[in-house]
Amino acid sequence: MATQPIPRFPDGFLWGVSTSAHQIEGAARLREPSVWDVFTAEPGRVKDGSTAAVACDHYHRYREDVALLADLGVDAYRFSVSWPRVNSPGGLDFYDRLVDELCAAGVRPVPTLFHWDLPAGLDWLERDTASRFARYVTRVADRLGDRVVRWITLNEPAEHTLLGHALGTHAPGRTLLFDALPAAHHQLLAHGLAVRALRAAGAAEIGIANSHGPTWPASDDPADREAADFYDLLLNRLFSDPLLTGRYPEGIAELMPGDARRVDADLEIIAEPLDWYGVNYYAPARVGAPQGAKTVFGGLTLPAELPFSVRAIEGRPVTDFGWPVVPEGLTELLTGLRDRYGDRLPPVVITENGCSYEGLDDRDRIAYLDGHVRALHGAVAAGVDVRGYFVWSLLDNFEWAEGYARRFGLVHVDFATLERTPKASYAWFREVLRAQRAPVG
Ligand code: IFM
Repeated sequence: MATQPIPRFPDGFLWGVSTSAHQIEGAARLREPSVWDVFTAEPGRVKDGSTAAVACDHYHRYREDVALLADLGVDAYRFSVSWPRVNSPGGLDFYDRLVDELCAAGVRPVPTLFHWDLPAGLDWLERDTASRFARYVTRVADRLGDRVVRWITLNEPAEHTLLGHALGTHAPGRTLLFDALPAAHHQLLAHGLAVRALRAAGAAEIGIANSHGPTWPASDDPADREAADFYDLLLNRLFSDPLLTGRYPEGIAELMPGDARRVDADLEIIAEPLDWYGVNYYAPARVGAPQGAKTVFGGLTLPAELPFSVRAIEGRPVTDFGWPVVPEGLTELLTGLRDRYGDRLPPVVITENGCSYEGLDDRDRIAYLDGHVRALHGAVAAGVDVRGYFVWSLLDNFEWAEGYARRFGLVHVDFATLERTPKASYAWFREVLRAQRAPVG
């Protein structure tokens, strides 16, 4: 399916695709277990009862997957390093081979150092997990740093805190609501310590992948506005403010663990300057005053005690996951981040954007990506310094508590045979990349 030409992005713009270790690697027996292995072994945790023991078997098929990346023509590949695998004999060798294969194919490796698969037995409620993370990061950087230039510390600490520690729909399955905040603080501290560890190991370009989305009040009613502001605080500013301003937003600091002086000292570490800021964008949220327990998009049920409720965004197409398709939300989000943080916002890279749809002739995915890439161009035209865009995801994969029921890939994976088949969106993205690189005029 051809679309109208997409406006030209600035020279040097980085085009890529993303995946994560637990969602694609498989070969679970060749590594230590993670909190996700423990979680998926508990009945009822994953909707289709599946596990990531085999997933896409990328561990054994990485050469085929790198060939797909090369054929697609991306500049870069964002993958994650599994901490439990690095803890296991020969684990780092796998990433060594993967990075070599990528470099040989002319695709820049962009590793994420934590994408939710914490080694079983570790816990983000424990402060010490942050120091352990920094030691693991040093090991990875010492091994891969001669070939890796761009690093990502954490993926979406907001979702990992909310879904894993506050609501319990993701590993480790805790339902702590606001008592989950220490897990957020310790991940942010781990991020800051990792930035220092990476710099000490000579790394040049360090960022984080934070999920963000505009929050729209359900109405002008002050109760809806207040609820939306609190939601925005928890899902957006709780993570970007400390990183970019060195302070927690008002209303959060007093909920944080430890005495205030200790948190202040931690904030200095958390606010280590970043070389770039990764944004994962999927959809905005429309939020109003509490309405009792309600199921929101993605089948997630928010408990009645929360001081907000998430409402449907009417009049928009939705993905198979039920997420509304709102491309202009990306422009709004990026101009909003620029307005809030000004010079403190480093150059932005969209580290994830994508949608779940069935089928090989995935025109809905093409429409989604086309709309979002144009909206991203809108942000560039509005003066936001955006340097890259990564589609989530290269492959259909293990979509956490949804199992294999949600397909985000440009490449279809038959989970019975593990055969890979590029979808129509893969061909579309390849054409977009070719057009972006064609000589001007
Ligand atoms: O699959 C996830 C990914 O692991 C983190 N960001 C959102 C994606 C889609 O839900």
